[in-house]
Amino acid sequence: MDGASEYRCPVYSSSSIDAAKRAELLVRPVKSSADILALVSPILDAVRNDGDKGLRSCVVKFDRCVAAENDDFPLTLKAPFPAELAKIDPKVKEAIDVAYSNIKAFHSAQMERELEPIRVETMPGVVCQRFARPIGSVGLYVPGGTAVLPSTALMLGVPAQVAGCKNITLATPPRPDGSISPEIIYIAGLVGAQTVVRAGGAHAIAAMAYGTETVPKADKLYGPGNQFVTAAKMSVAMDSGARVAIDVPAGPSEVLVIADKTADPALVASDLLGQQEHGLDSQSVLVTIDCDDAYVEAVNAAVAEQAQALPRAEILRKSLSQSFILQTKNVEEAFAFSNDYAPEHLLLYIEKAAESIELIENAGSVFVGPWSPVACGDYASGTNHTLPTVGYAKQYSGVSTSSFLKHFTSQELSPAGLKNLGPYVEVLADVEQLGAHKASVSLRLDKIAREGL
Ligand code: HSO
Ligand code: ZN
Repeated sequence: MDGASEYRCPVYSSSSIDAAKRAELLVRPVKSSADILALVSPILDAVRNDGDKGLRSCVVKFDRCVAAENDDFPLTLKAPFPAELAKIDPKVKEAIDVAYSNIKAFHSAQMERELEPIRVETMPGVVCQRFARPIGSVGLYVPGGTAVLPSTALMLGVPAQVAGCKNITLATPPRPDGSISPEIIYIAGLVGAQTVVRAGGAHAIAAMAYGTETVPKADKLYGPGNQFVTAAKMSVAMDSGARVAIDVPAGPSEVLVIADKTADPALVASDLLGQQEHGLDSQSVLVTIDCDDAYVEAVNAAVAEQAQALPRAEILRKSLSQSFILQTKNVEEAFAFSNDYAPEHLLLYIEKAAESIELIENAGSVFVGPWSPVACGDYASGTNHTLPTVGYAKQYSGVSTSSFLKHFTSQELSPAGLKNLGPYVEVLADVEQLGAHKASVSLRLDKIAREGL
């Protein structure tokens, strides 16, 4: 049977859809998460209340790790990780090393900016400063499931290392025999992680949020995951007892490609499929600029041809129907749609790609020109692949070195500075009727006057 027609993206034209349809296209095909929170909460309780014992039973039950049934099976591996657990093919090692070095270079440059001092004398004698410090203890979640993602270990581990986080814990689901992919162990060593937790899902998040006998408590949690992991992260972030922060809210991976007639339909199709193969809930969108129906048909034909030959053809067959192609008339219309969609990944396959960056308001990461496939950013160019999805690019940035830092400010006033500023503070303290605030200034001003400072 010719299955080509099963591998098609629906096509719309900006001139024939109304505002309601446009609004519908902007919404991601994601299911509601309310029920998931209810499922996750007993898992969080088990780990919070019973520590390693609760974690172990979840690893057996939810990660289906038979090895963990044995109480002697260690739930964590501590650095230095045994070399035999990190044995990888030399070709893979070389590729990981190149990716590590590029990601480190880009994230180190961010660190240099972060360490640039900010010192402003806001009034004569009033000096304000801002300082960056690493978050002490961080918990990195590296998903398993339908694919092992060592690249995510790099994307979270490198900025943590570059920022100088002292305690790096990495959690990832074990296989039934308890083993972890050697690539992940190798990367854990590269980035200087102290602990690898052999657990996935909500229970891994709980272990890092609350800490157990063997899992260090994290101050902030990072990383993508399935709906259970995301719900667990949201739940612990709201629990004042956990006192833990989280990175970007995670959702299914997505791409929006803006293409004009200069874009090769086969290359465009390859990027749509590259995103779509992440899972059944992924979404790929193509926005064309002034392209006729024949062009769109050529893309759809290339999608069908390539999809059938790919290892994840089944996922693609089921998920392509929730992707779509939108034909627009001009650059303005195309970027307006993209900015409203706020894609995780934005590809510019257009004649003036680099010049068009200034038209972008909302996007997680941008891939400029025909030679910059998303896969390069996913793995090795240097940018981070942990990015805001489902429209959160409107208010969130992707993970970066600054995600692993926090800042504090300082001020230092001289007697002259307090004489300049103090009277205004006294007035404002009066407005708020906070007498002790006012007195802390007035007493000092009196002393300065008395002592002739
Ligand atoms: N596209 C994913 C990252 C990834 N791709 C990992 C392959 N491995 C979210 O940005
Ligand atoms: Zn990807």
